[in-house]
Amino acid sequence: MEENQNIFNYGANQIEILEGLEAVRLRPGMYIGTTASRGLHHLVYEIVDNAVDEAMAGFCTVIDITLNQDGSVTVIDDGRGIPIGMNEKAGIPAVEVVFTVLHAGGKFGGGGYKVSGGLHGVGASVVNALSDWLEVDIYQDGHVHRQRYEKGVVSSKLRVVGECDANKTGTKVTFLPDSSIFQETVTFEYDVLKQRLREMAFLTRGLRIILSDARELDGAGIISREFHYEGGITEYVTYLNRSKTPLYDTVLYFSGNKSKIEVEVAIQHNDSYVESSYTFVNNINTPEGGTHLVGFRNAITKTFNDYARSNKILKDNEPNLSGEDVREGMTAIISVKIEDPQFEGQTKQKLGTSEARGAVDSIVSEQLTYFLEQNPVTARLICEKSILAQRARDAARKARDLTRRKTALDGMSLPGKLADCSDKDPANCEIYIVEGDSAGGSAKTARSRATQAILPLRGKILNVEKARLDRIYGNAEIKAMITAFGTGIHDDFDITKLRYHKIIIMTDADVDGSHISTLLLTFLYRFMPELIKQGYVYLAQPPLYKLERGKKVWYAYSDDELQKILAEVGRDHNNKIQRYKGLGEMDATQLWHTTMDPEHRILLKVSMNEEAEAEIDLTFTTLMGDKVEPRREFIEENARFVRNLDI
Ligand code: 28G
Repeated sequence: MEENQNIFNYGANQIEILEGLEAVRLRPGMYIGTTASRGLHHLVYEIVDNAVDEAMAGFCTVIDITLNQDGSVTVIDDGRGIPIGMNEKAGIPAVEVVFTVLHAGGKFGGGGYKVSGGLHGVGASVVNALSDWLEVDIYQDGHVHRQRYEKGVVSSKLRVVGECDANKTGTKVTFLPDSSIFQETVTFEYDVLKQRLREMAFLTRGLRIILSDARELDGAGIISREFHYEGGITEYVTYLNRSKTPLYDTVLYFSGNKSKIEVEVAIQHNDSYVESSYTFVNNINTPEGGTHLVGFRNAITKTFNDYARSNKILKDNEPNLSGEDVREGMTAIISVKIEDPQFEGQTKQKLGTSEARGAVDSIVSEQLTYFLEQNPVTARLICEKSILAQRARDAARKARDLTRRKTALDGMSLPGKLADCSDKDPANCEIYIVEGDSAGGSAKTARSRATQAILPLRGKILNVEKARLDRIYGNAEIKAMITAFGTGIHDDFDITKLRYHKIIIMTDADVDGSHISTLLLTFLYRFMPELIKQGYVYLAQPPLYKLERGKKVWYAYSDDELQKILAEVGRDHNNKIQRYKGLGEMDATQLWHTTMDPEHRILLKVSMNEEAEAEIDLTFTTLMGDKVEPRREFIEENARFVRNLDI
């Protein structure tokens, strides 16, 4: 009877486990958000997360990740090793529980973002279910224990397969993602993993994370990088400020524990005018902020005002500094660790746990007050920068009010140099932002009047990262774009008023053109990020070469493509090759045919990756099927925008 019961229980558990794994395979999106590239990379993060948890528990110092030749990934840690003993309740070894039992808590909200980190083992079963095979080795007591699974199901039971050093402990997991689930791609991108793993290393002080690519792509040999930051988030702030000029040398660092919440904050101002604050909950980026961010902002606004007043840097008759003023040019990392974080908002990405506000507020207020008292020179520098910001903000408001009033009165008077299109349905409409009057002229002749509008811009565009708001709002080119788009800006921004569903930046294929594209993208990113997020922004791709032979003409959009065409048509002395240096060298017909005609043109869609790294991160994907390598100078210019570049 006793025996029967056990068999019955074991069977019941088995069925539950199989049903769980099947549910994951049937609806993978529910567990990893997407089966596209992002979901694929997520598998690695799930496994690495468990090793990081072991590091945070104080037992693991090195995590090694290797991309293998056969498409699998190996993750190794030197922690205690996942327990191999019998789990009494489940009747199977603990490690098997970790890899086959679906753990509670749907981890993804509507937006496809992970919302709860922490907790050993969560997610390993999901990775297992979505892998063609997975093998785990555990080093304990001088033995190597191994278990193998196929599509989540045990295919060889846990057994000792070898010996190891008696003192060695740890876990090694190797898995091959199931290509029938990840139909779009099963190729890991080294650079994508690199960004997130670097972030993890910054957030876990002292932890060594090694990433190796053993696939020897392009015969490049094994690439390997180690991320290890003894300074943790302090070093993270230094890294984020690496291409800026810091306002003072120290990175402010505050930490503490309150209401069971672990708080860590690092701050340093630079001489720019933009704020770059990034918040994390359990090592996961929270781009929508939440209570931790509110607590942080409260604390610094209040503390700097108190300090500036009591030290007479701010006179009695002057108004308080606003939060924005204090945060001008500030780079900060706010990292909290909470046992069971609550998330809210549409995409469930915003921290809701109310205790986090008070915890961050009181830790930062107390320690910042002390820091300012101890460091009066730095304190004064920050206060004075904030006061300048306050004055500029005042001037900017006046300039903005002026533009706002104008548009309200004139019933949206469009900029004079805009050649608008006739169609009034934004979904059909495109606006080409064109550098220079001459190219603008050709574009106006070339365009399809009904749906394509042309806005020529003159000369260099203002770098919005190097100018205060008053200058930005006073800039003619920027004002022209704001009015043409129709969305308004700042508090008035309303994407439903967007007049064109394609905003196409068209510049020369040279260094100056790349520079102008960069400046325009920076403006859009900083002032109208929604346009990029929702995929309305594109880059036109004018050809680099024209190849003529007799009456035949070919256009090449990259050096590679030119070589390909030459290989195809033959290298012949009758070939006439023209290198285009600017849009101006094409007549209207050529410009239409090569760059503007929706039937033939190539557009790069600009997008941003909000998940991987706390940095500006734009990626470019081609709209048309065939891949055209974005222009080299442009990539160089955008080294900090483009992720597929090792910097
Ligand atoms: C290499 C790739 C990924 C891990 C550990 C260590 C322990 C552990 C992991 O415990 C807790 C879950 C439910 C019963 C804990 C070892 C305490 C004592 C651990 C990893 C066990 C799981 N000794 N290292 N999990 N419960 N590394 N690396 O996954 O069942 S996961």
